[in-house]
Amino acid sequence: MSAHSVEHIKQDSARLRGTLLESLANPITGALADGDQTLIKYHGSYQQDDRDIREERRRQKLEPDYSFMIRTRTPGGVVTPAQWLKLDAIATTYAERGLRITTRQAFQFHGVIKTRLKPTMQAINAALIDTLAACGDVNRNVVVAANPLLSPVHATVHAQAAALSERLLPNTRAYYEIWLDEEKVAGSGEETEPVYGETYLPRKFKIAFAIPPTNDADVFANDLGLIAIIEGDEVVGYNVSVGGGMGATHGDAETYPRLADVIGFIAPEQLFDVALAVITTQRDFGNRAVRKRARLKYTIDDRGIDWFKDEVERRAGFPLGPARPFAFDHNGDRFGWREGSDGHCHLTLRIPAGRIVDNDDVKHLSGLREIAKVHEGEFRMTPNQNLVIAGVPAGQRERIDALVREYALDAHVGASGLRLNALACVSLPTCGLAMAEAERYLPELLDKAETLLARHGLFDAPIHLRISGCPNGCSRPYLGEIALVGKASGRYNLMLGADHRGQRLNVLHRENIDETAILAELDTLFARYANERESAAQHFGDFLVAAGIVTPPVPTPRPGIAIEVIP
Ligand code: SRM
Ligand code: SF4
Repeated sequence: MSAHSVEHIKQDSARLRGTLLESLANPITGALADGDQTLIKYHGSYQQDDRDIREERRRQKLEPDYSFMIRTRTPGGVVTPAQWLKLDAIATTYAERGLRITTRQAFQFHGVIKTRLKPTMQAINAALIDTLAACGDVNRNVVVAANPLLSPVHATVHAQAAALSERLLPNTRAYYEIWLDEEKVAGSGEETEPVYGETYLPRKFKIAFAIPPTNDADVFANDLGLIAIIEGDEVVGYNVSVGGGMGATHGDAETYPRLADVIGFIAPEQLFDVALAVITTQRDFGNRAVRKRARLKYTIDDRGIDWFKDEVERRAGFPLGPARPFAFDHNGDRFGWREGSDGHCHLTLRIPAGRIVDNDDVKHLSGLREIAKVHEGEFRMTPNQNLVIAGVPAGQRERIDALVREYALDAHVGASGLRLNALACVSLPTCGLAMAEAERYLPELLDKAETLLARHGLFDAPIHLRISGCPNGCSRPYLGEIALVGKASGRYNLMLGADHRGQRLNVLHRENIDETAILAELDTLFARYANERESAAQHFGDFLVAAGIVTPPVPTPRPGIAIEVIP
């Protein structure tokens, strides 16, 4: 089979330069040349258009209302208050719709027009944050368990994850030449890319670090997962998991969400060698003809996990140790104040769908700006689109609390369990792949679902709800106890029955249904859950499985990799 056209674009790009400079300078259109639309992703940006007015503009014979999304590379999602203020200023000056926290601990800016792309990139870099490799067929932003500083190991794991992120950056100077006016290197495009080669990876690649018992990172949804094994106050190493991914295509059985397999244990000093072995195996054996089948999960399923493990060990130059026991107890966030091992306090705030804006209803951007002006610690984004005001000295808590109340940032107080555990992807109007609303629909759906929950005495039940506007799964919907996956305007597949720890995928329950049918179905299921569950401690997803309402597929036994993941 011949290589996909994207492979040729990469190959001919002179290490991700393409004709980006010419495209940016072209005053005739708000868009980039076709190939450059692919290449700009590696620089952390996507060309988009406002889908709310796409049809109207077509009727008026105008080109679509093009603008760009920019995504940061912020390993583990940590920024200082000074950086926060700069990001806020960038959002206010150059973008629309404020700051958006993503499901991988990054920020996104939406609605940046072409002529403002370069100043925006420069301003982001001036804040000592970059966007390199935030998108594209490379290793993306590395996710790290967010609940920070609760024990000394968090700092160690975060440092190792940040170092790995740096070492896996592409070598090309294209980013610095195009956006930061760095002088062109002689023979531009000939820098070596020892990790990626000249056609980079067959597809995006994602790494997450989890710290049991918390699986807020949804580690098994990643191509490569590192599960910290802790003895005393020390990270003695990591269990390695491979082959996770969420993306699927409606009606195409060749594509599916898949949870990663745990294949062994490594010491911290083996981290880079193993990551490199996993990535280069995928680089050399991943499918470069069919992009829908190009993620690592398919390489593993096509060739077998035993083959994959052998190849990784051969490349790393040492065998992986037997996986160590570990146990996760939840995969969402825990809200409110918590005290860390160093005596500092951390406040986790619920940010609905990660969107931080000022509008007629809320002034969250202003509120966090005021907090950043007085905060002495850090801001940490969680992998669930929420925000931790981290490292607050005990004496400053009251001041932060007052600002949180003043700007109504205390959405977690008195919120239903469903609301606290709800994720929604961006979807319309910016996402070019969206089939149904997600972020914009979440508030309305939550209000209606909460009425049902209250009726059944389940207001506080911590049920995980995830909405994605299409089956690509950016809110990791296949790990939701309840998930809506967009099919068409106002219509969703209702998926049910994932667990509460990110270790069991849900299954399709009803296909292509509208809100009335969704709410009717949930009403019936909530009634049964309230009346028939073993105890209040039994989670909704587990109840659905125990009651036989959904039947998850039996995991395929994988000989030779007999790891007990579920405690
Ligand atoms: Fe995603 C594509 C948004 C996390 C799987 N994702 C997109 C694009 C860029 C649409 C596009 O290709 O044109 C979306 C931009 C929307 C917009 O307007 O901003 C988009 N993805 C997001 C974010 C912002 C969702 C959010 O609400 O927070 C997340 C950004 C993460 C980051 O900071 O890097 C985001 N995307 C994810 C996740 C979750 C995760 O990684 O934990 C997944 C599922 C895990 C996985 O990768 O398997 C995910 N996004 C996809 C896919 C399906 C990939 C596949 O293997 O099939 C696509 C489509 C594609 O790549 O072709 C996609
Ligand atoms: Fe867009 Fe689909 Fe991802 Fe939602 S899940 S952001 S609709 S690609």
